[in-house]
Amino acid sequence: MTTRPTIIVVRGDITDQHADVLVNAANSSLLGGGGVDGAIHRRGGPEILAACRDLRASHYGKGLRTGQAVATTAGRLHAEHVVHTVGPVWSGTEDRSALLASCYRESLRVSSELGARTVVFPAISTGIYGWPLGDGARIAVCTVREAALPPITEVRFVVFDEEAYACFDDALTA
Ligand code: AR6
Repeated sequence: MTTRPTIIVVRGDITDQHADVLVNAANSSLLGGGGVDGAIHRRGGPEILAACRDLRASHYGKGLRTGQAVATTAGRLHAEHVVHTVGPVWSGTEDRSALLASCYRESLRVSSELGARTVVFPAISTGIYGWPLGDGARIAVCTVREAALPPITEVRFVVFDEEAYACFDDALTA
């Protein structure tokens, strides 16, 4: 019998978290940016960027596609790996929710293949990429409930503010 993973939400900075995997809300260049991406590279140090550059050269010359995920070292962060995923930019005219769900699913698949037990996610696409928080939280929680694989035992959403916390809390209790 497989036990369902625990899914929780906490407030804080993702770079303070201890876990096997920290998921990065990256962009397709894999070469850093603002928000979570900037914080992860700043705190994690140059080893992460070097690993991203190697991945660009070896596998992702055209960049990592939206909805895909790939792992690197976690550098100086309190984790074994960073899994970088590229969320979709919010669109008011096109439904891109399958791509957002894919970010969570693919990150969990990669984490599971790495043998991770604990995985920490930010609220992908809900910052610079403009996705409405309530909808982003609902997609995140629904997808993780369906897609968390052994040996993952805990999935933790880390959010910055009270509004984001309330959205995830609502999604978790729905
Ligand atoms: N810890 C936890 N949550 C955070 C942190 C942090 N340190 N920093 C921001 N958030 P974003 P995106 C929240 O913009 O929307 C980058 O430039 C934030 O409030 O980091 O997927 C990349 O390179 C929001 O709710 O990611 C891409 O170009 C959520 O994390 C682009 O931004 C995600 O915000 C990706 O945009």
